[in-house]
Amino acid sequence: MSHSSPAFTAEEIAHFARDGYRIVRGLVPDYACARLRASAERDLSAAVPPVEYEADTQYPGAPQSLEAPGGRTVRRLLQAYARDAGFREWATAAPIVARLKQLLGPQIALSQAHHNCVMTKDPAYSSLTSWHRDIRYWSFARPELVSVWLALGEERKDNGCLMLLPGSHMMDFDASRLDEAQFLRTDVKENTALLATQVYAELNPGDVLFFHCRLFHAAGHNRAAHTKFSAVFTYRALDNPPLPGSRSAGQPDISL
Ligand SMILES: O=C(O)CCC(=O)C(=O)O
Repeated sequence: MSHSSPAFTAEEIAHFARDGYRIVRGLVPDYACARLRASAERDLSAAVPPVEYEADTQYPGAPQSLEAPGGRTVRRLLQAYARDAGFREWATAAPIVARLKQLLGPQIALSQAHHNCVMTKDPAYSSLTSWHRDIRYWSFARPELVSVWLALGEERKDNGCLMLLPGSHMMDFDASRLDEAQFLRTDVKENTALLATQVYAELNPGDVLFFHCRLFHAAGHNRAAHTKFSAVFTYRALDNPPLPGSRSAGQPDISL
């Protein structure tokens, strides 16, 4: 970890509360990023399971089936926490946990059921991720989780960086503004003003994005020359458990 501040300032906490996200620049030093990236590159080249393929996502632009050209392009290296000691150390490192406790409360847990992956975005066969809130298919006592997104390389518009709608974590939406899969509709005028507020979360290696599970976000295709790698983990307060029997309760959480 770098020598940057070990915790959020009061101003940063206020920004997170208002916008639903906060980026900490240069939180992870180059050598640590390079190690994590090398591990992800090794696992990607051998498609070490468990993985999610582009064809599994069924997102716009994804190959129709595993047998279609590009169908077996890996989109996520799953179970990152169990996959590699380096990712375990990163996901539980003091500068991350301290900041999450500022946002979520003094006792927290890492959910192994959600994110917990390295997102890999291939230039040849990358799909598009439409506007959504991560909480839509998650089941917890309260919709109050925070995800932490570490850039293991550059993330720019042209390689499909995240796009965010600041403040949307606090908004309530009439059902007509969402489609049947709860993606934010881009074809209704009620969403036009909100969509115009989008910001690009452009990141350098080692930058870390903290974002609320109700924040609407999206991402484009990777139109650059190289695969994009991002490590992503999700956390909750200990007193915000997954609902029994739900997918969110499907794997043991890690108390921190
Ligand atoms: O395509 C991407 O990089 C975005 C992925 C995403 O938003 C998600 O998994 O929730």
